[in-house]
Amino acid sequence: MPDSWWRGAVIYQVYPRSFADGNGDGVGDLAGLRDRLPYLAGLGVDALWLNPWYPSPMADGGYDVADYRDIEAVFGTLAEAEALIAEAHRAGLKIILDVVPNHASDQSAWFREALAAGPGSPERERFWFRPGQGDAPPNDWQSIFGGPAWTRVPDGEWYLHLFAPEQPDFNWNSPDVVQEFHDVLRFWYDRGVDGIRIDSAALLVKDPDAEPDGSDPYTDRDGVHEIYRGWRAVTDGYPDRMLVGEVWLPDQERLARYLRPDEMHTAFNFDFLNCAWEPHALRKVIETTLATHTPLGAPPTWVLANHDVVRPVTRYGRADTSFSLQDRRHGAPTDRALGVRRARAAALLAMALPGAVYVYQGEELGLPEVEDLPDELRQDPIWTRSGRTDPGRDGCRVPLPWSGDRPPFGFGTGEPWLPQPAEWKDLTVEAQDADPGSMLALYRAALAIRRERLGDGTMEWLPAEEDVLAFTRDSGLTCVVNLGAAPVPLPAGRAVLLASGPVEDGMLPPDTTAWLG
Ligand code: TEU
Repeated sequence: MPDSWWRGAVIYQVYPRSFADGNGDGVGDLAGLRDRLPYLAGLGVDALWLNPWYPSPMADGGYDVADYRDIEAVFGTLAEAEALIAEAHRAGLKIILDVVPNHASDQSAWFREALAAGPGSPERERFWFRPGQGDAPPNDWQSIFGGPAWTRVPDGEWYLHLFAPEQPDFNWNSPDVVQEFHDVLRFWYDRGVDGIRIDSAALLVKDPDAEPDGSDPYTDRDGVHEIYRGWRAVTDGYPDRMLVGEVWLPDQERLARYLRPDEMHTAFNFDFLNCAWEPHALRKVIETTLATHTPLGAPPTWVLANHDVVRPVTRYGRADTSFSLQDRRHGAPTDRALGVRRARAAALLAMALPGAVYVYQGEELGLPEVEDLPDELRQDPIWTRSGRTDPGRDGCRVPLPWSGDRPPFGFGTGEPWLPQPAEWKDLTVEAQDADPGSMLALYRAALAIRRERLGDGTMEWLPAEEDVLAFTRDSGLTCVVNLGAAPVPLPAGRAVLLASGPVEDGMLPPDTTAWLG
């Protein structure tokens, strides 16, 4: 039996608001995405993960879901979504949806009912409503976006929100909540969706009434696994569907518990994304990842970017390579040429490792973080909740440049919801199509080779110099990464299939990866 599609897939993340605008309102939509499916199929990816597309007041870019069974009107209709799924399948692309189980929108029917029904009602049991301590919140929990994690409602009770006040947390002790999400999964599986990305997956179980005992009161509580066993049972009722968890945990041993055979199929590897461009650290992350995944039979995943973190060419161009994902410093000195070189090398490394790879839209174009957005246009709640000290995540969510020499660069006909830098004229798909040395050309070439020779499987380290990572895959392809400051010789007698930079006289330059046949 052939391996399940997700084990070695390349999954392209579409942020629908910023991918392509089909109706000229400046916001990406399903019509724009449907038009561009040939681009994605031609790029050579296997699946699309779509960030939330549900009706939403957009207090957090759609992660405040008002209705889990419909499509945001700005994006289109349910009929268009069904057409998109069918067209994607015809183009050979699977579809992964983003499901947000930790919290709803404060505009969802359930939350409005809870507000109206008042204290002590069964409707309030689906969320976390509590009396305060006098005028103070029920406890001192802080929101991940900044400020208190509690907001008071007119009748005096407070409700819990680990993120923005517009995102009230569900109470997963409520059987209604458990049942609702099983039904939501079935709703989308019945419409042909191939997989589910589980948002903020480690946060669902919490007990705001418990006395603090030094443990984390809402991250990675034991009870969370029961939830995913239920989700897996629903998922296993359909052929070839998968669950991928957004499980932010500092410890791979804890992450592995989510990948047990009756829970999720895969999870994002944030250790790899967070790793500095340094050979020992990278090797350690790769080894730890393989060591935790292999015994479970779960394919590792390799992630360099997503809609929450600073874009790789900006990150890797910083003099201080020990960046952290939560570090969105803007204006930190960044060397663009160095960043591009390392991002190219990192991409070939990620694509050579055993398992699945995620590519965030614009990564294949080498887009930098847009650090100079006008403050008044910033939409990420982190910007305001942090008291305007953290610029937030808008800089990696700027609409894609497709063609032409000035904004909106073929994104649509209207003014994009976030402004695109004028310099992006050199980074459009059209410009890069014409340039064999472009980031896009590198991704296309790498994905074509990967289709034949890479994906899930095994690897073996090869002996190498101090600053070099070298390994051979089960297909025989060898990957060599030079993380040092001086050129290093490549193994003799091997053909260079692809390299992220110029290989001359058998020498691999600094910050460069080569694939050898
Ligand atoms: O993110 C979960 C999360 O905790 C972090 O990504 C967080 O948003 C960021 O690091 C803040 O510093 C998921 C989504 O990916 C994110 O876009 C949403 O905002 C968040 O959940 C809430 O739904």
